[in-house]
Amino acid sequence: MKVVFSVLLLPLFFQGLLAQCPLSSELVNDEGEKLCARMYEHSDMYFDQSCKGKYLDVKNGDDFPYMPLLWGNRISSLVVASRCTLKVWSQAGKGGNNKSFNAGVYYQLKDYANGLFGNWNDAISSYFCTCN
Ligand SMILES: [Ca+2]
Repeated sequence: MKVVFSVLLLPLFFQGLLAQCPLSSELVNDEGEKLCARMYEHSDMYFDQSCKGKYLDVKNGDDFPYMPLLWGNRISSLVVASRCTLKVWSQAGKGGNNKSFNAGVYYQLKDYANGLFGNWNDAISSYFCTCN
């Protein structure tokens, strides 16, 4: 009986430990409002554990030439909602390199090229998000 009990509890236990990226089609904030994107502080080499740490919710039309306090050069994974596009820049004031992320899950921003030698991990310094 004790063994059965432990097995049943296991999925609940891991749910709290392992992050899991939401689907583009199911991206809503804690109040259930549709989001344009959600950006996360951390990522993980194991994709089913990515989208970790604190997150920054982005609504349709959000336009931030300067990142909200403490969010500059910090984002490591993100999800863009269906029919939305998140454009990001590597320098504040929409300077430097830019990249447009279409709807989808981006588990590790270090996998996406930023200029010739860089990547987008901890490199986002401004953003603009729109949905159709
Ligand atoms: Ca980070």
